[in-house]
Amino acid sequence: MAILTEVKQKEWQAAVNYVTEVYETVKKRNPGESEFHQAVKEIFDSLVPVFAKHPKYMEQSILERISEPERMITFRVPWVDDQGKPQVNRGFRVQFNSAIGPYKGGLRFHPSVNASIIRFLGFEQIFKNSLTGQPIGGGKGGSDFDPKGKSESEIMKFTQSFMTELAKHIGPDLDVPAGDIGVGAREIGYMFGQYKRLRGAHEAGVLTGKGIGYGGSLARTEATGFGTVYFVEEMLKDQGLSFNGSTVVVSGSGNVSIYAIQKATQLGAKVVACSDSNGYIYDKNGINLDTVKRLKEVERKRISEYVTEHPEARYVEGCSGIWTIPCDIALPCATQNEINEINAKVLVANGVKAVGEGANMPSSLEAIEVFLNNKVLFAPAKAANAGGVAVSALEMAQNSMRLAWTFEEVDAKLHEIMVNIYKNSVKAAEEYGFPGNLVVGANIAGFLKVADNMIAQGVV
Ligand code: NDP
Ligand code: 2IT
Repeated sequence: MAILTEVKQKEWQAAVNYVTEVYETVKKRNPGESEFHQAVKEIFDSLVPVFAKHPKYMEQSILERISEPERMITFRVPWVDDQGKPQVNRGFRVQFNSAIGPYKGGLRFHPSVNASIIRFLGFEQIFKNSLTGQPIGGGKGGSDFDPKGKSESEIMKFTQSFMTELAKHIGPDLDVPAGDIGVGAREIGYMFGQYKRLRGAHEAGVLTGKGIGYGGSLARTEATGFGTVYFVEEMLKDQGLSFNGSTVVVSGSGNVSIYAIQKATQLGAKVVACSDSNGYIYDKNGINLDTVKRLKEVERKRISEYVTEHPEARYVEGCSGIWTIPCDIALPCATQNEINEINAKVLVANGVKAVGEGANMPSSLEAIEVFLNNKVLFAPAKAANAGGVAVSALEMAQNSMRLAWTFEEVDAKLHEIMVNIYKNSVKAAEEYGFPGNLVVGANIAGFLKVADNMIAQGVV
C-alpha cells in the first residue's frame, strides 16, 4: 500500500512538472499576454489528475500542441468616418483547434481587444465547444474598433471592411464566426451581406446568429443567457435549491445578461440589479426587463437612463459596486475579470450560494479560489455559457439541412445540452478525484475529447 502511494506521488509530481514546464513555455512564447496566461493556467492546473493517470498525453506533447493556435491572423481594417477621414483598426482571427470540427467562435468589437484577449477567448472556446457535444472546433476573432458613439453608416462601413479581409479565411466547413461583445444581429447582418457579395453565393452556414429571415436559428438570441440559467438550475437542484424565491444579481445589460434575467425571472427569481460599463442599477422590487431591453437593444442608451423611468430604482456610478449587493445567486454576464478576490469575498460575506458565469472568464483565479474554498456552488464559464455556441452549432445543422426548427424544438435541445454538460462535468470531477469541483470537471471533460481526437489524427 505504501509503495502504491509512493508510485502515485511520483506520477502526480511528473504531471505537475509537465504542466509547469509547458506553462512557462507558453508565457515565454506569448510575452505580456496576461489574459491568455490566466486562461491557460486555469486549464493546465485542472489537468494534472489526467496526466497523472494517463501519461500518454504527456508522451504525445498534447499541451504543447493544444496551446499553440493552428493559425493566428491579424489584419488592417481601413475605413472612412463620417467626416471623410480615413481610420485604421486592427482585425484578428485565431483558428485555434480543428480536431473535432470547423473553427467556431464569436467576434468581439471593443477597444480593449488585443492578441491576448483573442487568444484567451479562442483557447477557452476549444474546451467549451467540446463540452457541447457538437462537432465544432475552437476559434475567436474581433477588432479594437469601438462601436460606441459611431453612426449607423460608420458601423456598416467598418463592418464591411472587416469582412472584406476576414472572408478570405472563413467558410461553412472551415471557420464559422458569430457575435460576442459589440457584435449582435445588426453587425452579423452587415457581415453576412458583405460575405455574400464577395463570394457571389448564399452560403448560410458561414456565420451564426443571423437574422431569422436569412438562415438564423430561433432561440439563438436567447441561448447563452437561457443556457446559463439552465446550467445553474441543475447545479442548484442537486443541492435541493432553486431559482424560485431567490434574489439574483446579473452584471452587464447586453445579450447574455438580458436573457439570463428573463429566464431567471421566469423560474421565480427576483433580479434586483444589472449594469453596463459605466455603472449599475438597483431595484429592490426587481428590475423591469422591458425597459432594459428597449434601452439597450433598441435605443442603445446607457443603463443610467433606467432610473428616469423608474424613480424607485437607484443608479450608482462604477460597475464593480454591483457585487456589494446581497444576493443568493450572482450571474456575472459582462466581461473578463469583473469579479476579483475582494468582490468574491464580499459576495461570500453577504451569503451568496451560487455563482454562474455567463461571461467568459469573469472571475479572476483568486476569486474562483474564494468561491471554491467557501463551498459556493460555482458554474464555470466554459460549461455555463456554452449554450450560445451550442445553438450556433444547431444553426449550422439547420443551414446544412435547409430547414428550420421551431423555437420550442431548439430550446428543448439547448436544455438537454446544458443538462448533459452539467452531468459530464460532475462525472469527470468525481472520476478524477475532485468531487463537486466543476472547474476541474468541465476542463477535464472538454479536454479529453479534443486530446483523443488530436491523437487519432496524428501529429498535424
Ligand atoms: P454585449 O455587447 O451584448 O454586452 C456586453 C455587456 O457587458 C454590456 O452591458 C457592456 O456594457 C458590458 N461590458 C462590456 N465590456 C465591459 C467592460 N470592460 N467593463 C464593464 N462592462 C463591460 O455582449 P454579450 O452579452 O454578447 O457578451 C457578454 C459576455 O458574455 C462576454 O464575456 C462574452 O464573451 C460572453 N459570451 C457571449 C456569448 C454570446 O452568445 N453573445 C456566448 C458566450 C459568452 P457597455 O454597453 O457599457 O459596453
Ligand atoms: O463565447 C462564445 O461562446 C460566443 N461568443 C458564442 C460563439 C458562437 O460561435 O456562437
